[in-house]
Amino acid sequence: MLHPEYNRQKAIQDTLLAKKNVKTSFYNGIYSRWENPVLTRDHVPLFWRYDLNPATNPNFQERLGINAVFNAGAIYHNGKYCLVARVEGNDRKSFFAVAESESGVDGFTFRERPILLPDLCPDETNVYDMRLTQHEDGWIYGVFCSESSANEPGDLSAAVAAAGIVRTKDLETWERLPNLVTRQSPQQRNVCLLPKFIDGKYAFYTRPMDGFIETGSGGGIGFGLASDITHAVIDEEKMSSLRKYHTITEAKNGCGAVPIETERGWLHIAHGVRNTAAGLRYVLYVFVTDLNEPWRVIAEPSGCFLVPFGKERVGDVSNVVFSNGLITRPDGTVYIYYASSDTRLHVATTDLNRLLDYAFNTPADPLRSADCVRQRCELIDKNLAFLRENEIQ
Ligand code: M1P
Repeated sequence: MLHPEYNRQKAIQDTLLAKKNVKTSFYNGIYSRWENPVLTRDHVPLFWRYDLNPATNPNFQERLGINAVFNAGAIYHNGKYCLVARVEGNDRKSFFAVAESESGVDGFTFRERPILLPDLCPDETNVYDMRLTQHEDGWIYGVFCSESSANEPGDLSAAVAAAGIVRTKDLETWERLPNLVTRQSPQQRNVCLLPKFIDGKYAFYTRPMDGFIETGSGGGIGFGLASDITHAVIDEEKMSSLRKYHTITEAKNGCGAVPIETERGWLHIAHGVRNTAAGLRYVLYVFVTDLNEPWRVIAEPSGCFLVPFGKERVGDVSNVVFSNGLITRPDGTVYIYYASSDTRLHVATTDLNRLLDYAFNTPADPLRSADCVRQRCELIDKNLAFLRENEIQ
């Protein structure tokens, strides 16, 4: 016998999982936003949270509650849109779990069990934000943040972030490899692996950091090569997209999803962070790097690409959008999975033509108000002339 509340909760969840998603009325010509989050804590199976036996749980209480489901890696695998989501328990520890959908915009359902990563690092306290790479060597790699206590006397929150690496062929069985070593940088987060060898080596985007939160002297997104993925070591990091004063990347930036290989370069949807009186604000921005010299930025449109809107602005860590997963389909459609406020996961859709148009035809940031207003006046003058020439009121 099940507790009567189980049936009620199960019916509510079934309705949520069956809910069709629709595009919102938001328009910018660049991407569409969708109405419903694709994953929330309410999507997590009841049997991951409740003890279903009324004898041991007579009040049908959540025994192991889930706080949030967000920042997901993404891959199209065996005919399904697969997300490896960051699932955070009420205990503040995160773990990874695969959720799949036929459409990519709704119906995401968790597999029966979360991922049990091989437990190779005894000091590791937390894991999160996996980027999934279908590599040309035949493996699917997951690169994620592996966080351990820094064990600093008097500072309980001092932590060390490193890039953990796992690989799989089926998203079921995962082999853990040693964490990435970056000789020049004491800490790393937001590391992702390119799908192709560069100069015959595994190519990583990195985010050098002096500390756990502050990037310190880390000037932005880095890039480095490792010859052996089973003991990945990067001796030298070249800098790629840089943090800049009085821009959306002033405080820090970091890679988002694995960049998309296009005919014009590697297209990145990354995040930029600035500080405000209300705390850090995370937004997404776009840049493109050269195909053969993937550290070299060849386009970087001015400002933000996607920002937290409406309800997205509020959550556990408010004023944040963050993306570490996207899926590009053979017809060019791109599904961008982004989380809001470290609480739930959304989707925005677009296509490669629109992304490349945005990346190469949006002017770069001139970095000073005086130049920005001149840039805008040029657009206004061009438009007024166009309207006059065509006798449009
Ligand atoms: O809280 C916002 C994000 O903060 C971190 O990103 P970054 O390293 O760029 O500051 C990550 O912990 C990420 O998971 C989180 O969403």
